[in-house]
Formats: sequence, structure tokens, C-alpha cells
Amino acid sequence: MYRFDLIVRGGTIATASDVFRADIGIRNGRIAQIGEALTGDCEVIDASGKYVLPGGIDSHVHVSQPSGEGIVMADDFESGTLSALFGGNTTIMPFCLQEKGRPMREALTAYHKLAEGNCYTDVSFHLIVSDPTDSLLGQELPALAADGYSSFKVFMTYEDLRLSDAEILKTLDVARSTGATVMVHCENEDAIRFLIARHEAAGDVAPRAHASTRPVAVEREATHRALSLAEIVDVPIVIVHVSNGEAMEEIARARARGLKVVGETCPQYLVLTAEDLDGMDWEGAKFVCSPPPRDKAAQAECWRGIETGVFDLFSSDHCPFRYDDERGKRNPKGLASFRHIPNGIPGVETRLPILFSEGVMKGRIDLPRFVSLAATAHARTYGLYPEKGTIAIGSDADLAIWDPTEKRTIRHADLHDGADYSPYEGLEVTGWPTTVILGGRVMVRDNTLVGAKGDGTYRSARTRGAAPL
Ligand code: DUC
Ligand code: ZN
Ligand code: ZN
Repeated sequence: MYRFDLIVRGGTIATASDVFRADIGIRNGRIAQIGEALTGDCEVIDASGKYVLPGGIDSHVHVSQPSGEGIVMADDFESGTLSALFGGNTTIMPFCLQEKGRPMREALTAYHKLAEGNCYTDVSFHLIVSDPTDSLLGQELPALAADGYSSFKVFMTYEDLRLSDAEILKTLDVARSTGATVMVHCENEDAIRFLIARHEAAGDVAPRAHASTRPVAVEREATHRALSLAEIVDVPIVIVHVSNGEAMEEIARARARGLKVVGETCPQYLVLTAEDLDGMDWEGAKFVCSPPPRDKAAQAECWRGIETGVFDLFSSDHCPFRYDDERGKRNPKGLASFRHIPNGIPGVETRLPILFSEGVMKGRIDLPRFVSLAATAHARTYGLYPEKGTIAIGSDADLAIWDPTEKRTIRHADLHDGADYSPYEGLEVTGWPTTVILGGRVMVRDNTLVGAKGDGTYRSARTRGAAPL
């Protein structure tokens, strides 16, 4: 008889292409067999009536990222991965930020130290390029890409982070020659600064002005420019956190011209609007993120992009700051002007329940599409496939067992992140990942933590030869 360490029995399995009933036999952390009536002298999890899906991969998460003077991110690797785990994820991909004037390796060594022994999910890093010197572009990044650090994020906004077009072109060129992938935050910094000055001069400094100073045109123009730069270099590109239909049209047009583009959107663009930034007593700060949530029409456009394939990736862009905290959203400068409210909202635990409930349960997408948006496309895009992101013999036994009947009202009190609020407070969802398995180890059983800190490890990406999906 075949020996297993664990059997998941009787569930409905879904991958990005198929839905079928089968048992899964797990051995040495990997999927060893998929079949009918598997037996063994080992633990058996009864998954009847449940969906057995690949563990979620959230390829856009921020934890322990330096966030400016006096500001502290609410999650470190421990709380961030714990929260991710309870939201049905088995891998997250946070960002290692290069400090200006310093080598990337230095930041990477420090970031690895923060992660080591502290993770409840597996992790793999992206690199934020803030200072593209000749030595970074000529030596460090190619060496890092060869070592499996093969996704670079660049910003077109933020005074301290933005790269010029020339710098973006050079970074894209490194990606082209190494097979790495560039993720771009598309917003036009000069236009934002112009609008901020106008709003501040008029005394309009409340959180809602954050959305007014980052209108759709700011994102659309930068998206068009990033795509054009990638076209000129002739390299695939990832456009992250797309918030509206006009930016989506830019992606569709670039694809029609032959450019390989991976598009990403996030929960905030499906269920929040700019009106949420209007909250009384500075409560709007809880929703300050960039690009900002738009309006109901933009939500519908983003759903259309999810349904039709404009978007490949659905990520949380979890970037948590505490609200009632002088090192968070209500920092002294942030109370004087929206300009100093830290950008970002928590959401790593609620990403998949929102997509499942609003997408699958409401009939907008089917289960294979959910699996692709939740896990498979992330693994493919960032070099983790097929070890991760699917249910197949030989793949890591990273599984989320979903109870499609479980109804919950999202309350921050029930979540596991380090923030003190959820932007989705009060949202009712149907379906929740009640058991989560990482590398064959049961981490969450029937909503209860049974795994340990340190069970998650660092996973290196493969360099992808410049081919996204
Ligand atoms: N961009 C992100 O991707 N995350 C948070 C802040 C930002 O601007
Ligand atoms: Zn960004
Ligand atoms: Zn982000």
C-alpha cells in the first residue's frame, strides 16, 4: 500500500482548469497521489461538502517595510503571515525596499533576518528599486535575478521613490536581459504634486482630498507611459493595483499591439469608493491608499476586467497602518494634511473571502477562474509554478479547504493582522477557508491555529525567461 502522511478525502478539488471530486494523498510535504478512495495509516481530513483549492498566493503584500520618519507598518512577518494564513493563503510575496545610497543586498540580508523563523506561510520577495545606480543595474540586479530575486517594483509616484522615465527604461532593460519581471506603480507624481498644492492652498486638507489629488487621469497617463516604455524596451511588464476602466483600456490596447502585460487589481477597487474617504473625524484616513478607490462605475469596470481576463492577478496590496496611532494614520502631520497620511490599507486576510463571496458565490466567476486569480497566475507570473499555485502530483501540498456555506460578517476583532481596523468592517461574506495546509502540515484546522511560527519558509523564484502567462 502506498504510504501517505495525510489524506484529504472527499472534497471537490478545483484547479485553474478543472473541477473534480477526488482524494489527495500527501507525502513528504508534496502531493503524492490524486485519486479515488485513497487509504492509509495516517491522518485523514474529511473534506466532503467542501472545496479543496490551492493555497492562496498573495503576490502583493507589504510587511515590515520602512515607511518614513515616525511611521511604522502595523505588520511584521509574524502577524502578516498569520493573517494571510487565516485568509486561506500559503505564500505571500512582500517587498524588500532598497534604501537610497545603499546596496540592495544589504536590505535583503536585513529583510531575510526579519522573516527567518517568524513565518506562518511561505514567503518570497520582490525588490523595490529606489536608487538605480550603474552598479545596481549593471551588477547587483543581474546577480540577484540569477539568485532567484527576479521581480523588481518601480514607482512613478512618491517623492522619495519615483524613478524618472530614463531610470525606468534602464530597469526594464535589466529585466529584458535577465528574464526578471518589472512591476510598476503607475501614477504621475508631477500631476499629483500640482493638485496637492492646489488643494492645500484652498485649505482642503481632509483625507478625501487624497482621492481628489490622484484622479483617474493621473493613473491612466502613467499606465500608458509605463506600457510605452516596456514596448520600447520590448519586455513584459506587470501593472499593479489597477483601479479603473481607463487604465484597463491602456492595458488592453498595449496587448493588442503585442506587448505582454500582466494586470493586477485588488479588493479595494471592487468594494470601496472614494466616498469612504469622507468619513467623519478623520475616519476617511482608514481608506487612504494609492491609487485611491474610485466610484461604483469603476468597480463595475474592474469586475469586468476580472471576468474578461484584463486582470490576471487579484492581490490584496496589504499595506497596514494602525488608525488610532500617532505612528500610523493619525500621525501628527497626517492630522494636519492628507498628504502625510501613510498610504495603504490592510487586507491580506480578507482578499480571498471577498473574491469568493462577491465573485464565485454571486456567479461572476467560476471556481477555476477564482483559483487562477487567487493562486495559479501569481505562481506563474513570479516563477513559483508548478511547485506552488496548483494541485498536481509533485506540487507542494499547499491547500485551502473552503466551506462554501460559512457566512461571516467581516470584523477586525476576528482578524489576525496588526492593524486596529479593517476597511471591510461589516461586509457580509459567504464562504471561508476553514482548514489550511502548508507543505503537508495542517496549519489551521477548523478555524483554529495548529501550526507554529517558523513553519513557513523562504521560497526562491525561478527566473522566468521573460515570459509571463
Ligand atoms: N503602493 C503599493 O503598492 N502599496 C502601498 C502603497 C503604494 O503606493
Ligand atoms: Zn504601489
Ligand atoms: Zn503595494
